[in-house]
Amino acid sequence: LQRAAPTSLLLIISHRPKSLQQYTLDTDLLTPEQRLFYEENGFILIKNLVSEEDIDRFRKEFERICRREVKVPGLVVMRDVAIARSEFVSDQKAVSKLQDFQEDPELFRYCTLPQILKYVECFTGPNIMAMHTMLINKPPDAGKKTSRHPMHQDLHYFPFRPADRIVCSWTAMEKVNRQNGCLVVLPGTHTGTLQEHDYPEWEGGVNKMYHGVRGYDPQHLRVHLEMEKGDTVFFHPLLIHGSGMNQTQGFRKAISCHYASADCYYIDVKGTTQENIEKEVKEIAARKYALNEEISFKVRHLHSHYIHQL
Ligand SMILES: O=C(O)CCC(=O)C(=O)O
Repeated sequence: LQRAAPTSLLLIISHRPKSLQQYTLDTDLLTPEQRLFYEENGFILIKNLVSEEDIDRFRKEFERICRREVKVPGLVVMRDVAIARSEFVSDQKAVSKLQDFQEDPELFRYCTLPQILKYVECFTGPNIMAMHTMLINKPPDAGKKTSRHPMHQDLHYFPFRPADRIVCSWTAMEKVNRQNGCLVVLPGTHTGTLQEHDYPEWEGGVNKMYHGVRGYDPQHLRVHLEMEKGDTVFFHPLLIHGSGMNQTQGFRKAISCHYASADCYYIDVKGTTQENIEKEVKEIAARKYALNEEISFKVRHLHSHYIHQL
């Protein structure tokens, strides 16, 4: 008879077969292998999910917005701290990100694409809300490394739960690789808890709202998600991820949406690690809408669209 040493016992416990059902739901779409992959890693990449034609339409709409040919209610236009020139309007700082484009019918079409929602349903269930939208336009780095996106967990930005019923879809609008700053993920970190986030101490400056996770393990396996135009990655809001510097002359584009189950509920973030982002979001919203104290963190998400019910 052999007695297991305490260390091997621990090993056995941590490697026990995991349930397939914490992070994914049974919808007949994901194969058992794909479900297991998401359960263990917190992300899944689906090749060629969005057509060239759709992506070209999103790109055109983005260009129209940058040239100010359309005005979109509620849209937040973010500019890079270090890039002095825009792709479209030469006397303007470059647009690095559009946020909350839900009132733009063309861009919002991305959030309603049936082939995306079919996958989203595997994580949220059939009643789906689009909670947060972004078109990320990572500019060529100006030599200050400000085009990097620090490693973070998206849940830091969200005052709703449960985390396991939230998912991000992120679609490459062109080839993305290590040169132009593809996504970098730390597989398996979605099984942890929400960590403290703050601005990283970068010499060249940091873009507004680009908080980074404090104290993650720098030795953790890093996976660079190199993707082709139209490829889409779905990932859990606790997955630690970021993106590298854009070392090319082009602007690297991606479009994304965070979805949540309609059963998700808002939480009060007072006394949690999310207090710092709540404060910042409230300040920005108060300035944008000339409001003051009565504003709440939840307001930012009230434009959610209830988009899909099977
Ligand atoms: O597209 C990127 O570079 C990363 C974006 C991202 O992680 C975010 O905006 O939360």
